[in-house]
Amino acid sequence: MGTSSAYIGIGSNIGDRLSNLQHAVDLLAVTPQAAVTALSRVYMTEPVGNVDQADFFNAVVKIETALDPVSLRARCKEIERLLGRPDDYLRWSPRTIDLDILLYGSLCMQDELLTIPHAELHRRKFVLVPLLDIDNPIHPFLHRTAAELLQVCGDPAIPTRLSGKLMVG
Ligand code: PH2
Ligand code: MG
Ligand code: MG
Repeated sequence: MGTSSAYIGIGSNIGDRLSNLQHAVDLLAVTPQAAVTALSRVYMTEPVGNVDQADFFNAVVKIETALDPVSLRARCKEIERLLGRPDDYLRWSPRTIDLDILLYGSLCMQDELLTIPHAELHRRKFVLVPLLDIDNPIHPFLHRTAAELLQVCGDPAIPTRLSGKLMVG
């Protein structure tokens, strides 16, 4: 069985946001059958959607994994729980941590649990800008590179690159 590259978007807008992102990276790194292979810089971003909440810190993590997408999603949810995010949170409410699978190899899938690529990937600069720190992958459904998607992305909120960095290991 081979492995796949996947990109995970991480975000936090409660508490020590940089430390929350770092803890998420640490927990991804100790996940059996997954290795963290690249990290973006960290960005401060205005909340998209429900604007009446604190600014986010956002980043993107690249992993190499033998986990299938459903198992990877389950691990992301487990990491959210371990970092204190309640199970019954409201959609788009403030959160200590959010982990979203953005891309999984060149897979396209959609069911009630999981949409890959992430349905909002191409609409969010807080995802595209950090993704481009790492790679310029082709969106397997829209057939555009991340850089091309950023050029036509209508999101008015420009991420601000922060000096704080994430680390692996
Ligand atoms: N996540 C959301 C909704 N809005 N806005 C920013 N800036 N960053 C996020 O990570 C984010 C958001 C839903 O998960
Ligand atoms: Mg999200
Ligand atoms: Mg999420």
